[in-house]
Amino acid sequence: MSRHSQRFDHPVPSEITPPDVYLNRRQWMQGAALTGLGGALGGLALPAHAMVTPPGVNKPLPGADSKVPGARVDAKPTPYKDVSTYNNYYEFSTDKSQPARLAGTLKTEPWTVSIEGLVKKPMKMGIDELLKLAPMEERIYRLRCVEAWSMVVPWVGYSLSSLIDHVQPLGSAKYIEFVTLADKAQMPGLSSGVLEWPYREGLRMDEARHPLTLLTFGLYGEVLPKQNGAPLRVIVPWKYGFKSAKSLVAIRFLEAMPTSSWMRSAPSEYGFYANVNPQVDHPRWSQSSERPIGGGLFAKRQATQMFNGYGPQVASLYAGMDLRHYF
Ligand SMILES: Nc1nc2c(c(=O)[nH]1)N[C@H]1C(S)=C(S)[C@@H](COP(=O)(O)O)O[C@H]1N2
Ligand SMILES: [Mo]
Repeated sequence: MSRHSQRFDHPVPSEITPPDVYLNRRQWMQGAALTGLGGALGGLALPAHAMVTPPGVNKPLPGADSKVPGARVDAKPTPYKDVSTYNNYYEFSTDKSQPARLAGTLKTEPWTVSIEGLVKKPMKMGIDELLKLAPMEERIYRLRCVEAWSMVVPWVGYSLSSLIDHVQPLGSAKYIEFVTLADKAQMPGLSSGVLEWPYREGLRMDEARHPLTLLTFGLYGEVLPKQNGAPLRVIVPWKYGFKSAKSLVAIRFLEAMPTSSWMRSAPSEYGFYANVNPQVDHPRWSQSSERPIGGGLFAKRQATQMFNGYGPQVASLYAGMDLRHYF
């Protein structure tokens, strides 16, 4: 157990305030106006489902409707306001309202991602190079957060498998590790010892190769807001939110299972798999139901689905495993 566990202080559900309560609408609109509403959206082909109106806050990054089974392009997305103002990004703050206010200091250009470890072609890639690797698809996923709340987000990206194929892993590569930026000059939260920095996460290779695992560059038809993990992050829709590491600087191919920052900080609370599972409670709260974000303070909780509803697509990855043990 690491020295962090004694001081571990993760918020419990009762402390979570919905964004419409802590940030009133006018404040938010002012914020949006300052960042340049009404950008150059003209002439771009936007996704056919058209349920997603780009807010005009960041640079456009449209994707085509995803054909990946389970991508749920017809789901009703959580309002952009909520997606971009209710964030966990501990490098900035452990307060969910603060990353939206503080992440402006994150410098996303230039940006390099290092692909390392057990691959035939280790390489360093810039964002433009990465964007060209596969066509952008828009997928609407439910991102479940570990404190029993959820959002439906129209992410823009492509299957991480496209990058994995590009770098050609060796047969010995069984796991993949994500390492994210840790720069004190840009990230005020790094002075706190709440997690071990840099923030690290990992997946088993078959999970990383699953077509629903998305290398994500945007949301709502625009590049990612900084507080959502610009310029690129991973999205693993059947797992708790903490698996979806933000602002990636390295992707490592490993033989042994990596230990994530959350596993180090509280090994009895956060496991490697972190599959959404309503039958296995977090030691400090129930995980059987969730509060959809964006529905206001009195929004009805909804029953959490096994694998966040992606069981038909992903359950076979865990055939024969005791998911109470491998939580
Ligand atoms: N680098 C980094 N990635 C991170 C986190 C973080 O603190 N740092 N928080 C995680 C957690 S706990 C959640 S719930 C999601 C939140 O993503 P969102 O703000 O885009 O909804 O990001 C995950 N990725
Ligand atoms: Mo989370």
